[in-house]
Amino acid sequence: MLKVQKYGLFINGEFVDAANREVLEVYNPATGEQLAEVSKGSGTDVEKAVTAATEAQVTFKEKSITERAALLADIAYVIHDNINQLARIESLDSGKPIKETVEDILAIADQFDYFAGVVRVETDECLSHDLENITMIMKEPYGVVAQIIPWNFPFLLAGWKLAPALAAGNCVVIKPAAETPLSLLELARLTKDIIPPGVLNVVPGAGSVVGQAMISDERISKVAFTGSTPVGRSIGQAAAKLLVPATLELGGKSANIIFADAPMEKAIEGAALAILYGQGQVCNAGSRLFVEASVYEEVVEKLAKIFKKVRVGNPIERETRMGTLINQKQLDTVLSYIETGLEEGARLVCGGKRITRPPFDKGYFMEPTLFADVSNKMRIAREEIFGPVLVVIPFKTEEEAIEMANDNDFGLAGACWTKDINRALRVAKKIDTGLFWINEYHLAPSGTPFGGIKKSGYGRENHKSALEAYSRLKTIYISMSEEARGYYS
Ligand code: TAP
Repeated sequence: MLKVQKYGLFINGEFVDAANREVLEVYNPATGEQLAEVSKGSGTDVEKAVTAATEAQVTFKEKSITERAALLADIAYVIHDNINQLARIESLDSGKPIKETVEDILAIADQFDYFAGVVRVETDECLSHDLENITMIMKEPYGVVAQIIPWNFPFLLAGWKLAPALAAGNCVVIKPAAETPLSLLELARLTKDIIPPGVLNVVPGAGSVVGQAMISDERISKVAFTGSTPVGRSIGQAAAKLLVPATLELGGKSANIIFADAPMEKAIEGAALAILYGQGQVCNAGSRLFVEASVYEEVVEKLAKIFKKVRVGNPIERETRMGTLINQKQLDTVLSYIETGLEEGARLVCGGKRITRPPFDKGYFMEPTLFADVSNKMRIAREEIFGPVLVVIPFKTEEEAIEMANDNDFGLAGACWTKDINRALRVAKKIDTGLFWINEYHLAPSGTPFGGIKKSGYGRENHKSALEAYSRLKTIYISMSEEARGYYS
């Protein structure tokens, strides 16, 4: 049995009880064991957190670029120094394999390092159009920003938002998903002595309470959200009501296209990784696989072999490649889509069931699932399932593949596999998404923009442009006329 950890809300540099003393019980989705008891925030706590952030902002915004860069580098160092502990917490809390959570934690250490560098380079500008005037273009922080995070990448998505926000000099009130608050609270604990009080405030709690209170507070001057499209839409509306900018990273149903001339083994392994990474609970999962008709049966057969061999297991074991879904609700959603697929006439090639044999019976483990003979019009091909379910759709021509790939509400990611680079680039340009891989999937090192179009939202993270998204520009004109120079002291 694990010792149940206790965490308060992190407000103004210290852990405090929730105003109403309510707590959230946090469970390991793989075993059902209780991991932690976390204070559950309410509107009163959000009010306190925003006040702390507003007060901290007065001095934090005066920090020089060098000081902010040094702070970010220190945070990166602390994350590096505690990588095993953070990865373990993340795995226990989210059900993701430790192999993946180590990658997430490393990526966020790198993200803080990256923005420590970016903030030094993307500095204020000074223009001189003529000898009579000088124009200064200053980057200022927005002030207090509200950030809302989902449960599928609790640390990674928080890091993608925190690093540019702090680099730009903002103070933050951040809400982790109620399911997975632990890694972010642990980050707050680990950085308590290096981040000034009030600059980072973590308020776990329900989206409908804490999230709503955050996006209704008039002192918030920027909102960043990752999560589902319906909630994202309401967050965008709330931000518009506050008259503040928002960035929204939402859902996806990304097309992964295998042409007959693909490097076949790599493409098939890539297609499996594209859907099974994170148990398929990944916004940019390659969840619609389009395969050229001449190699369709071969690809389906080889994929089925891989799916059947995937090592599903306890997320904290090194050999595990697929962990558990996050909760009963998500499992029910995935299972109901499998029913839908069968009703729609798709061929279930493998998987389709919850894994119930011990020790999996205490968690929400799903078999990797493959549907063949799918039409792009079926609901299982149109809607985000957010689980380890791949639908495979045949195509005859490049044009048909592009047309079907684009015939979807979402536009987050996509990929194609071919040895013909001219074709690959043609396809990449024609697919309506925010990002696209050629003979690759899931790669997203710091410095590469991540974000969607259409119903996948707007704004980019993981790239230097995120610093701009957390900064507002102020223009200062200075007269340098001969007369003015005469009276400047
Ligand atoms: P959501 O239900 O949208 O929840 C996301 C976050 O918003 C959680 O912290 C949630 O709080 C909070 N929230 C829920 N309702 C809210 C409201 N009315 N006001 C303010 N905040 C609210 O999504 P999820 O189920 O956690 O995540 C799955 C979805 O997120 C999928 O559709 C997936 O594609 C998308 N996603 C997208 C991306 C990118 S990068 N595009 C990345 C990850 C996930 P609680 O859950 O704590 O109540």
